[in-house]
Amino acid sequence: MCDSCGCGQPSDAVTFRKPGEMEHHHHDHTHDHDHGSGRTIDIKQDVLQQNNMLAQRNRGWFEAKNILALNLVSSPGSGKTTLLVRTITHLKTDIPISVIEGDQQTLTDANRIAATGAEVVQVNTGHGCHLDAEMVRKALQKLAPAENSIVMVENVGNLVCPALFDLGEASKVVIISVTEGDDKPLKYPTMFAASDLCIINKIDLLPYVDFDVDKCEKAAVQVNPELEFLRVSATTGEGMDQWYDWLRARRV
Ligand SMILES: Nc1nc2c(ncn2[C@@H]2O[C@H](COP(=O)(O)OP(=O)(O)O)[C@@H](O)[C@H]2O)c(=O)[nH]1
Ligand SMILES: [Mg+2]
Repeated sequence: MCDSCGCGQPSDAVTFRKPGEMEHHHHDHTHDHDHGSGRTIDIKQDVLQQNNMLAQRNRGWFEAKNILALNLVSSPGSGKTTLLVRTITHLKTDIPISVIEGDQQTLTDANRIAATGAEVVQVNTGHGCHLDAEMVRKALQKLAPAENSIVMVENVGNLVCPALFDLGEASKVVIISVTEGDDKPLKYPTMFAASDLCIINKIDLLPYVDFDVDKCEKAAVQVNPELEFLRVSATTGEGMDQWYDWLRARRV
């Protein structure tokens, strides 16, 4: 966990909004506000341990409602929102999908999702660079997803911290785009180790960039031999049918 970027920020800096709602802050002080210098490692372990307990509670909640929850993680701009918009539009009549959008600021992505007709709650984390299980729990109260549906959580764009925070999801899905470089699995192994599926996006741009898909997949398998791969273009739709099949197969 990174201390320098505001991971341990107080929870009253986090906001939850549906498109069209005014920004408001809640004042639920459940976090440890001790920023003393001598106990950094203990505090990190406490934060992660507390998060894991809340994540298990979320997991039980999802299971009770037979909801498939997926945590989409990537660096900024890899195409998470584009992938979600296309997926929701395609599966609209087939599977109900609602979304929790994580970003530091703005309702931009929530508005893109809302335009599809799907229910969405935007979590603005302020300085925070990841979502945690408590934020997801509160967002779920507002979202009220239907039983037997899919909840997609678009995490804050960051290949580091979101890897450490279990949200109660069934799986993390890591998205990497071909403009980012095929060495990312080796540079950010924790994220690839924590994920069940790796979506390689923007394959329509392969003719224009120096990105070796096989090399990228081999590097990712080194850190996670169980990792599955899909090669897609969220803008042209190439490869997206395999993603829809993967989603259908993961629903019980
Ligand atoms: N060429 C191409 N561009 C894409 C693709 N997917 C997303 N983009 C573009 O990449 C940019 C970032 O996409 P966005 O969905 O906002 O990424 P996010 O930050 O991960 O949510 C946008 O300009 C998208 O149009 C793709 O498959 N191919
Ligand atoms: Mg986005």
